[in-house]
Amino acid sequence: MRKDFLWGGATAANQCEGGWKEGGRGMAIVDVIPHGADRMPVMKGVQDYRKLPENASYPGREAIDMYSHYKEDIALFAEMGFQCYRFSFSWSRIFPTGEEAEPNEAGLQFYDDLVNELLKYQIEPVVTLCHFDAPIALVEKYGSWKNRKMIGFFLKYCDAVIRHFKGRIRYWITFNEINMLMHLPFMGAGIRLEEGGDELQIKYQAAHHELAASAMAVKLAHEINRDAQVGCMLAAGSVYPYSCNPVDVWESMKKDRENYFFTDVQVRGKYPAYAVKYMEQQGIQIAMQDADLEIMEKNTVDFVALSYYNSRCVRTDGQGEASGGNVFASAKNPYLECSQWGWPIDPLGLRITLNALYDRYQKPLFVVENGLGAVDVLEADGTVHDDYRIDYLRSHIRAMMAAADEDGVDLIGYTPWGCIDLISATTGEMSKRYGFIYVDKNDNGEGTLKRLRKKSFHWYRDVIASNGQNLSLE
Ligand code: BGP
Repeated sequence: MRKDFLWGGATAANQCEGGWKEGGRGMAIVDVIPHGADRMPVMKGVQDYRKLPENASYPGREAIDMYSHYKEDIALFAEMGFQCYRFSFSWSRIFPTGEEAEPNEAGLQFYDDLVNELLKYQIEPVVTLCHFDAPIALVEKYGSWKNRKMIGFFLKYCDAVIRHFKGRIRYWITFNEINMLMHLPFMGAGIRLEEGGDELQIKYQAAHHELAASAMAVKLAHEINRDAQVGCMLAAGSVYPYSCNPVDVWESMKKDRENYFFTDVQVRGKYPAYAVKYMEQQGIQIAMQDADLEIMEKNTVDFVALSYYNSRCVRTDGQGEASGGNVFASAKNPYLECSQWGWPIDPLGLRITLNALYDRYQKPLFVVENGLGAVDVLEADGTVHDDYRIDYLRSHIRAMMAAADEDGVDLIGYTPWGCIDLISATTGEMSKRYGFIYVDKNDNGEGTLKRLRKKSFHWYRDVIASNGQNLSLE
């Protein structure tokens, strides 16, 4: 691996920060996404969050309270030798309703302290500007990303933070898993489909607003700071054809394009021909301003960030089972084992995905999420023997290194997801744990929030220290 490869970990404000009412923070999307059976319908935007039962619980409001524990958490990251840390700013901590003229000082102060703490340990901050997040006031007043006004609110927020952190933050990511807008539109972009309207039209219009906002944010960041490196971020995972039947192959290509659609615009700077045709066929008409396309073309990203949990698979014969637990519909791949949540485990798929993305874009790639959500058992002596997690990460790191060292893919870094246990995005559970650091809290929200080092904590420290050479614990 290259010598300046960045090893670290990743989290996001919506799933770890908590402190939902601290320091003048405004309500955000995550604060109204409940735990339990209503969670999925709310995230999909088909159930109105304002009509949930009174006893609904909202795990993101406290999460793991990193708001109060960040010093302790960063000290543990430093102990593992993190060279970078990917996290997100909570937009409504900076602009509580999104409409204020000036940023909320207490919100900026919180991130000042957090970023300074990282820099104290020479940990490079990698900041996602929008990770499943937006002030709820903008959702209610304007319909969130359905509305073009959102671009202006987002840019005002970007301007405030990019300017404020100039010289301290170099790596920015505009939207986390931008393609999630198509699958979980409320969680991804604050879009409520229950309000009615043509679903495809709404989604593609909102996608245009986000894509335009992303390009404008790239422009802004480069104007403020010539050294800024700005990336897009895709929920990646190549789609395999179930068989060599050309209809399966064709279907897999179409499925891949549903995701590439976003990065094709962000990296190549224009709507791809297949998307233009698709929109024509579906009668989708995107309202845009004259300058949008030019701004998109001139302000492409510096790098492509991606999450990778698994590959996907499609078959067209209507047979077989579906693979469980994922928001991306997929046929069950008989060659792969699955996690406890039914997500396929496919390390070679990471190598395949990285090569596919690098072939397509020829831009540096950054693996900003990867990991295994699993149930952990806390032993009486405070340890967790998470060998399954080590196995998962080891095999994926090997595959990633092969992509870099043997295939020549240009890789910036690796930040496994949920480096400290946090709330699961899709299920709202605490028990779906990804971390090297155990957090004492259960699915009912009970626990001391105490942080404990798992076996993988010590393993990952050695991985980082050896730049990926030492992948066994002994
Ligand atoms: C990605 C998100 C993360 C994270 C991860 C794991 O989609 O960017 O926010 O949560 O998936 O998913 P889950 O938490 O559902 O296990």
